[in-house]
Amino acid sequence: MAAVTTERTFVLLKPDTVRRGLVGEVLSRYEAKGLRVVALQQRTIDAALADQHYVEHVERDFYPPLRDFVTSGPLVAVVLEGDQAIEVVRALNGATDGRVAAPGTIRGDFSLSNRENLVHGSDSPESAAREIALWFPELAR
Ligand code: RTP
Ligand code: MG
Repeated sequence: MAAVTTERTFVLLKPDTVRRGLVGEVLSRYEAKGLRVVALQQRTIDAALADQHYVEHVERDFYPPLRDFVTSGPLVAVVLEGDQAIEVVRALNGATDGRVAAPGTIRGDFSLSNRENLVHGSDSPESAAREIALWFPELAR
């Protein structure tokens, strides 16, 4: 059995999750899997924070509508902790495009969109550390 690697990851429940009343449903999937909520905050972000969060995407064609979407209403920022949390969360989230994401995943079960796909999860230990420091500076270590 692979060694236990407890790590933290950063998750966004994007504004579509809040608007659709799916915060509890989505959070319960992470908790049911065994991940622990370390920090959680509902907030509405401005374009400057969106640009910092999505720094690797700001020059992409799809970014302006993505920025409008993520600033369109309250979202929930979460830090989760557990064994291989980064990879586990991305598996639970499913493929980026909800239209092709596998049934059983969050996006596969609840999204029919390539943009309004409910969740974000850090994609590496480096991005998890950067995103946690950006959104929850009090947790940076
Ligand atoms: P995330 O960062 O949100 O966890 O999603 P991801 O890694 O699966 O996808 P990524 O490539 O990082 O894209 C970030 C978010 O941008 C929106 N997107 N729109 N072609 C498009 O219209 C397009 N491609 C991506 C999605 O909201 C995606 O989650
Ligand atoms: Mg990504």
